Amino acid sequence: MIRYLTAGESHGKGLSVIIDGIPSNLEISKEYLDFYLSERQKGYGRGKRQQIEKDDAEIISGIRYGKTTGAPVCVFIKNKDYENWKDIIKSEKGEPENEFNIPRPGHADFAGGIKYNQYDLRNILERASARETAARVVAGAICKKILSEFDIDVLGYVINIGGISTDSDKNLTIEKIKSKINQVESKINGDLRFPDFEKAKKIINLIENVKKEGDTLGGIVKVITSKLPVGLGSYVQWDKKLDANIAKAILSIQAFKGIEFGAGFSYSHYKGSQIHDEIYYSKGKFFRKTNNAGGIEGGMTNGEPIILTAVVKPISTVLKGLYSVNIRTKQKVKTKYERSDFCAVPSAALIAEMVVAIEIANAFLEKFGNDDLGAIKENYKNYLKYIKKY
Ligand code: EPS
Repeated sequence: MIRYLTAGESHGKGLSVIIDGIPSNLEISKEYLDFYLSERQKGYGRGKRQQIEKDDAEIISGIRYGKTTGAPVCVFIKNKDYENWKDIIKSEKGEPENEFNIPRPGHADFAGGIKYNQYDLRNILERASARETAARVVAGAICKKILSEFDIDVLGYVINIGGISTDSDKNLTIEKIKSKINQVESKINGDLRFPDFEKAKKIINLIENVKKEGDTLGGIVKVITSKLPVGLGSYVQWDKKLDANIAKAILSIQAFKGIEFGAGFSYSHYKGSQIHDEIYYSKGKFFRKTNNAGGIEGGMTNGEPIILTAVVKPISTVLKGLYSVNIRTKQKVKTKYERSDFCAVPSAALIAEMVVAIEIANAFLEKFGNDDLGAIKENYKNYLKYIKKY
C-alpha cells in the first residue's frame, strides 16, 4: 500500500514528503522529480512568489544509485522565500510579529483559527497554503513512473478558466491532447495546459483584466488516463473503491470543490438504456463504444480510460478585498492583501494528475504486489494472459 504524508509551511524552511510502499528497483532521478516540480510552478496568472522559488528535490532516503530500495522515500524541497520570512516564521519563543487577524472568506483561516485556538491566523494559513502541493507532486511523479513501467499514462489539463471553456479535447487520445496543449503554449508563449488556441487568447485577456480588477479566477480541470487493465480497485469494501479514493484525493487538493466521473451529473438527464456503456466482444477482446462511466464501474476499472473533471474555486486571497471580521476587535473590516496568485488552475490540473496517479498506482500495486518491480511485471504479464483467455 502506498501511503504518504507531507509536512511544512508555505514560508517555513521547506516541505517534506515521506512516501511509503514504493517498490524496489524503480529508476528515479533528481532531474526527473525536478522536471515535475518546475511544471507545477508554471502557469499563466501566478503571482510574484513563483519568481522567488525554484523548487528543487533533495532526496533524503529510499533511493540509492538512481533506484528505489523499497524503503520509505523522503524528499525535501527548500522554500527560498524562507530567508525573507525567518523572523516571522520561527520556532523559538517570542511574540508574533504582524498578527494576521482577518480571516479571508473561502480560505481555511476562519474555521482553522477557531478549531486550533489561534488568534494569529498565520498559524493556519501557512499550512493550509497550496504551496504544500509541491510535496505531493514528488509523490505523484514517483507513482507516474511506476505506471509508466506498464505503459499507463495520466494527464491533467484545463478545460475551463473563469467560464471560458473548451470541448476541443473530446474523444482525443492523451497524445493528441498533449500535442494540442503544446501548440497552444508555443503560440501564446505561456503555460495554460489548455488545448484550444482561440479560447486560450480569451482566457489570457480575462486573466489580465482580473489582475487589473484585483480579483481571482477558478476553473475546471480534466484528468484522463490511457486504457487501464480491468479490475483495479474493488467493490467488496467501501475503502477499496477506486472512484471513491480518487474523489477523496482530488477534493483534498486546496481549492477543489467538486468532481464528476465520465458523464457525471449529466447522468440525471438520461434513462438507463441511453447512458450505460454497452459491452461488445470481437477478436478475443471485450470493448465499449462509449465511456460514460469514465472508466470505472463498481469501484473498479473496466478497461476504458479513467475520465474525470473537477472544479477549482477562485483563489480566496482577493486583492480588492472581501468583508470579514477582525477576530481580535470584532470589527467589520475588509480583508488585507499580502500577495497571491490570480489564477492557479493550470498548476491545479497538474496536481490533479499527480494525485490520480497516486491512487491508480496504489490500486495497481494492491493487485500486482509491491515489493520488487521485476516481480510486479511478472504478475502483470500473467494477468494480461489470463484476461485474454477469460
Ligand atoms: C498561496 C499563496 C501564494 C501562492 C502559494 C499558495 O503564496 P504567497 O503567499 O507566498 O504569495 O504563491 O503557492 C505557492 C507558494 C506555490 O509554490 O504554489 C496560498 O495561500 O494558498
